[in-house]
Amino acid sequence: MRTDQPQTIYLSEYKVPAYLVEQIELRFELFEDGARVHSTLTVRRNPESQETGKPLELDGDSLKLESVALNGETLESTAYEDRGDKLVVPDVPEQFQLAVVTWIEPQNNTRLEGLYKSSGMFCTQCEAEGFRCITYYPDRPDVMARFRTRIEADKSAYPVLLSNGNPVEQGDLDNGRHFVTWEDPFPKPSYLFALVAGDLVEKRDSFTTCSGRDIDLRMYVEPRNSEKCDFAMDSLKRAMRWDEEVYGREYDLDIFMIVAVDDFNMGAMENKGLNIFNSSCVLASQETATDAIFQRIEAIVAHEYFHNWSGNRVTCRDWFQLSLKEGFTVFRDAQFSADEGSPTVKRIEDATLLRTAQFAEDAGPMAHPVRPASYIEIGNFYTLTIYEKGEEVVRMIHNLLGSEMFRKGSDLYFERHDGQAVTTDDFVKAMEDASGRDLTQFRLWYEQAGTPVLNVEDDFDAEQGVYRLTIRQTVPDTPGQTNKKPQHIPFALGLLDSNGDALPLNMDAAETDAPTERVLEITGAEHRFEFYGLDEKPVPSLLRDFSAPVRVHYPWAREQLLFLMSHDPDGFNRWDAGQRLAIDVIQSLIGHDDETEIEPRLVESYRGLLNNDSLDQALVAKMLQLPSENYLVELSEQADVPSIHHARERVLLHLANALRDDLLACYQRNNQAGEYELTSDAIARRSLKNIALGWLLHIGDEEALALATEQFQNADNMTDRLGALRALVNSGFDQERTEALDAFYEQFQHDPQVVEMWFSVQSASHKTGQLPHIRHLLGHEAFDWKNPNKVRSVVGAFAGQNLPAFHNPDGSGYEFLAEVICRLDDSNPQIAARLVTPLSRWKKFAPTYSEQMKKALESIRDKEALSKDVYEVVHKSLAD
Ligand code: B3K
Ligand code: ZN
Repeated sequence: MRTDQPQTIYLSEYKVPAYLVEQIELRFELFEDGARVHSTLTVRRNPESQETGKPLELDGDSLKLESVALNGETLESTAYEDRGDKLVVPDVPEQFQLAVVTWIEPQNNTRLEGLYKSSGMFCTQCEAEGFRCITYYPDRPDVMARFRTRIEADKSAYPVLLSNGNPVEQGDLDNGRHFVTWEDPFPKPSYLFALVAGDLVEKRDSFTTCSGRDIDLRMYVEPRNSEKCDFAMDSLKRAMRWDEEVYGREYDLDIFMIVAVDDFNMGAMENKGLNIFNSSCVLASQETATDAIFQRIEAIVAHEYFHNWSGNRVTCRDWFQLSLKEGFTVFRDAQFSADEGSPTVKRIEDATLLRTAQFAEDAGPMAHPVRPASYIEIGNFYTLTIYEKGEEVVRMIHNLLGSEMFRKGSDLYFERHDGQAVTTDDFVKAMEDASGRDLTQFRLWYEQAGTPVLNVEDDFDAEQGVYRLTIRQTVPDTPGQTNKKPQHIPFALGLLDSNGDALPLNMDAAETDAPTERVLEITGAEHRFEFYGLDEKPVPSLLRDFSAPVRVHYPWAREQLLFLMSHDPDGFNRWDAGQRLAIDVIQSLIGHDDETEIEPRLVESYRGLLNNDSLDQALVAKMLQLPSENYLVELSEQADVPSIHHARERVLLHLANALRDDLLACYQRNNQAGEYELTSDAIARRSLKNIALGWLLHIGDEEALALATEQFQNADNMTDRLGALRALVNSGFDQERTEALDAFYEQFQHDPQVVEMWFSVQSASHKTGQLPHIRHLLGHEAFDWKNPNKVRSVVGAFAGQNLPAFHNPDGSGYEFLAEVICRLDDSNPQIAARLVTPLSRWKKFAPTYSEQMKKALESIRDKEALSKDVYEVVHKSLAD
């Protein structure tokens, strides 16, 4: 058990830095048994700091200090204090140079923070607090310095030496070594520092900016990946153009580099001029990546690129402001993806993630505001709330102000704060100043945690022709926050008559030419809205396009949902009506025997969808997908996973049996030969085809088995090959499943990203992902505990997606996860802490489950030398 209590950091205790760093000169000597880091800082006292006379304190973590020199004079060890996590130098003048030499061991760095080795190359990850694992430094984002970095390494093993900015010098050294010096003209916080050294191939392209400057674009990958760069490069160029056109943002350096590494804790990192990517988020070819992966790569490449302005040029004052750069940048990448593909489908995907996972976070023990007030380990706050809810908050500002004013606001924000480290409040202020709107109440979105709930009631006065909507708002209590104030919620609405026509929303008896859609602004605890001049009670279409991240409760009748599914002009709400209907049907079966009738109208509505060729096929494909088990759990109290799974399976089997011929026809119709294309339509067709195949195999259809086998063997792209594999794995055809899994591994065993897909297809499937098989996968030759992608693809997929196996009533799934977390806690605490999430939701489940989940959490809590990452999540999960 951990005996000391890790310290909590509070936003309210923020102080400006006592010292500023103008310049940092780094020299890295890279060797096989370690690296020597020479750092020379040009420091001055911060005139804005009240803490006069405060000693200089630099952050450090796992460093071996070799020497300290002040203005060229080596200091005796009595002239400073090396506390391990701090280097304290008490007597320093107003301005000085401090030279520090440290020794580190990148080859033994399994945390993947700071400087480490991945597949033989050196690379870095410094956000949020990784730079302190490289050298002693004021490792906080409001200290911004100009970096000059010299890297020295063996020339044949590490021919490529990269850092931020521009290369200014290079040459050979003794003993087969060489060096390159990089200079970054833009002052930046340490979290944006990057270094890469390896034997990499270079892919080059170029981009001409709106002002006519030519930018060198370079991708660096291991030789075996050299054919997998084109899509990311193309995405980058499209993102660069888009940011010029939509936000007026031009790239600022002469070189932009992307490096792919296999061992990486998250997706990618926006280091200035040198973005580092998890291989799985940047490398792709038709044969090895699915459509979903292509789309993810496009979004992440754009996201990291967009950070150059929203994050790098204007950065965060402190880590409580993380959503300043993340929420805004996710909003920007979502706008980009919407413009590049199907906007409705993008919105559906984002809302699904939010409602399934962020709402769960907001209702769980780790709930925190978009701008948190405290944390123990900042690594635990790269959350769905910071990213996805943060995006929704920016989106609401966009929707309240309109595109034009929002652009004025973002222009003002970038201009006013260029080169500064600022707060979410500065962002909102720029939006207010540019638009003249008062966002005082809106700021509560940053301060209050929890998902607001809107209860909607309506009635129709036939005599007066008036339709009334009453909307009541509550914001639930969350850990440490009660009695919350009402928030400012944009609520988009339409009304339909019985023909499905949009009605004018006449809110003033005298109004003519009223619009058919309005964004109502809800600010109080209760509002009543009246709509005049109606002949019949309309069907309301509420919260169109998911205009705010809230839960809406309205007593939907099934016929209303069926009606909206086929008539709502708002694509998002058509999909949402289908989801609500499916949820209602599934929920009505939970805990009932198999004789309970399944809503007969469901089949006809799905048949209508399968045969609808006038609707956007991408939307149709989304509408055909039943709500996930995770979402059904999120919507329940005292969840009983086997019952939820069983009810959902019943509906799926019922639909698949009744629609067998339509599914087969849908498969045939969408199984078109021809060039592989990544258009929205082609993606939708592959998706429809593979959904149909999955459903048909689920009911054991022999004809579909033949089609799946054929598709699996002959597909010219990974979407279809994996679609067929997944359908086979989830089917009852045991022999074909085994043959396909073996053949797939045989064919792709040399490609780590494809092997990860192979792992996760098995781990997420309730057919193959039982615990003994999961343990078998952990012992597989391709599994590697040190590689986060492998851990995610086996353990993450099992605990996060394979609900029936993870929630085995005997508790074995929970014990297994606890065991894995304890093992990983010693090598990679960030990844270990992420894996606690499924257990942290224990209060959501029926007692049989929750009691055992709690025990598993307690067993983690009792581990020796628990990291503060895991400590924080486990302790908060167990708190009352
Ligand atoms: N800013 C990084 C995330 C860093 C996470 C550190 N634990 C990637 C991104 O959001 O673009
Ligand atoms: Zn980001």
